Amino acid sequence: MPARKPPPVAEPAARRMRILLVKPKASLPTVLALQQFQLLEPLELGYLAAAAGPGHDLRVLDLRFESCAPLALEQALLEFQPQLVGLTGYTHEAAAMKDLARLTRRTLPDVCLVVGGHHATVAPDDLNLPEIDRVVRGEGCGVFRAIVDALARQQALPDLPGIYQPGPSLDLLDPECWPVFPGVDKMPVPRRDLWDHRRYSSVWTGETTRDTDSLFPPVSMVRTSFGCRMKCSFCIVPKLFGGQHHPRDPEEVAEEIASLPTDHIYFCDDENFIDPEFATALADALERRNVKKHYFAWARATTVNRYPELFRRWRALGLDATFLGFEFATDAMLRKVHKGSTLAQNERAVRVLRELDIAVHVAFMILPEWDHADFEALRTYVSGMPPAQFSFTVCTPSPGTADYDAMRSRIWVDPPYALHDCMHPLLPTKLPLREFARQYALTLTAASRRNPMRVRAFPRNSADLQRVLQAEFEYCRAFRDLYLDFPPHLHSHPGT
Ligand code: B12
Ligand code: SF4
Repeated sequence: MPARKPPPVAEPAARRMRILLVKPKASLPTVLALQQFQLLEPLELGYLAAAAGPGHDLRVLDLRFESCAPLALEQALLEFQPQLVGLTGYTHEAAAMKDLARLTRRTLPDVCLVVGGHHATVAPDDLNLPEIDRVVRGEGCGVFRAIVDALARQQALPDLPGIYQPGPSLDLLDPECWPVFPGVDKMPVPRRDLWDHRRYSSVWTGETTRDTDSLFPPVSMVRTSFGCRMKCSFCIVPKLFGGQHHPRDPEEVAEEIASLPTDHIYFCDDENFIDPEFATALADALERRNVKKHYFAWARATTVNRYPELFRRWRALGLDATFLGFEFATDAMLRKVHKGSTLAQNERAVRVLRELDIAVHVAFMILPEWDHADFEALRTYVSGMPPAQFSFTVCTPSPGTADYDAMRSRIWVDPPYALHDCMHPLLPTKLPLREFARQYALTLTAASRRNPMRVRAFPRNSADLQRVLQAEFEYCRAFRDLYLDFPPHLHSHPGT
């Protein structure tokens, strides 16, 4: 008689999971002030929610709206009783992430707590806490799905690349071992039904704007591609995406944009037009669907100069404004950071965009070693520029890059992460710190006079105007006072 086959081992039935996804609240006044202008959707959590798959109860808790974030989290935990909590965070939110992790464990001792996002990716060892079950590095959709599936079937958590269990081995990770981006075809369409889109907005100005246009319209974030082909030594993006640009299927992106309830789209790609074929295919796909929306995108000056016709086409589609990384106002400095563009090229890109009626947001970098003359030179340069919006960051290499490793031993705050918002100098300033902050704020004020709304005195409704003036006031104050975010012994740092 043939041997009887053993009965198949039944897969445990999957249970419906309650999953809470949490975005922390920043504590730095500079970041909070920035959020007065621009508070965008927690898109990473929308991706993870979509990846979790159907049949689960999911909630997104965006603590940026809460006056007392720990209390709001505690209440959500007690009320929803999640079996899985996913916590994200940027590096400047590292301390908040740890506090929220401890609070979660105290409140629900048996919950599975997984952390991911930018800080977990670049500094996983900083999240090596017993309260955390798993640290996820890099793109998280695939591994998050695997974690949800395992918990739903009451199985052990999966052991996959990119998932780390806190413990001694997490401190010994090879710093050069980076998670591999799985490819755009593995990314779901984010779930935006888990938040109220009307809560998210960004200040929106164009070259041609009507007084009836809202200055703070509801805005959705859309990612059309992942990564960038450039290899700037201070930037983490090349490590995250293997130095490649991964565009999505243009038809899918157009479908996603068409389905959004908002008319204003903030593209959160690293560079939107670096692949002109893709940008053209996306324009075709939007045109075929007759999608009429307003767009904000990031581009390199060299891309604008190389493909002006592409920008003309996108202007016709609704591209209102473009973010241009000028970085510095001298060729010598641009050469030093290997920017790959000259001042003349940057200026030409501004002309090209403005001739097309595309407003320009110009970004500059400030260095800790700057003295009065450097700040003054930047202010003089900015004052002579055509009307534009401006932002200024302190050049801050990301943890995980060679530039960060090179400066690590000179970082003057410990731990360094709390001030890692690219607005606080992590290296000793040449000017006394308080004076550095004052010069920084004066530069913001000088630049705000070049804002197209001021230069051309666009009429605006009074509520919007009041909101933007208040935001501007708080923004400048946060920079003037940024020395107070440093440990007290550095407040009166005399400069180097
Ligand atoms: C769009 C963008 C913005 C937007 C909006 C961001 C927002 N939602 O508020 C704006 C312009 C406002 C902005 C502002 C800032 N930004 Co920004 N921004 C980006 C950018 C270009 C894309 C981020 C994004 O939305 N990606 C789309 C989502 C879907 O992807 P994701 O966040 O990577 O999430 C995936 C994985 O990380 C993972 N994951 C994330 N969370 C979790 C959680 C769990 C549990 C798991 C399992 C997985 C997981 O899975 C997700 C899905 O794939 C990135 C660069 C980049 N390529 O990532 C910089 C970046 C995130 N920004 C950065 C910084 C520093 C800032 C600022 C501090 C800079 C400044 N001085 O202005 C501010 C602070 C903003 C804030 N409120 O904290 C840094 C962060 C560095 C770090 N180590 O923390 C980055 C990486 C840029 C860089 N080159 O260094 N930013
Ligand atoms: S700084 Fe911008 S251009 Fe340079 S690698 Fe990063 S995303 Fe690309």
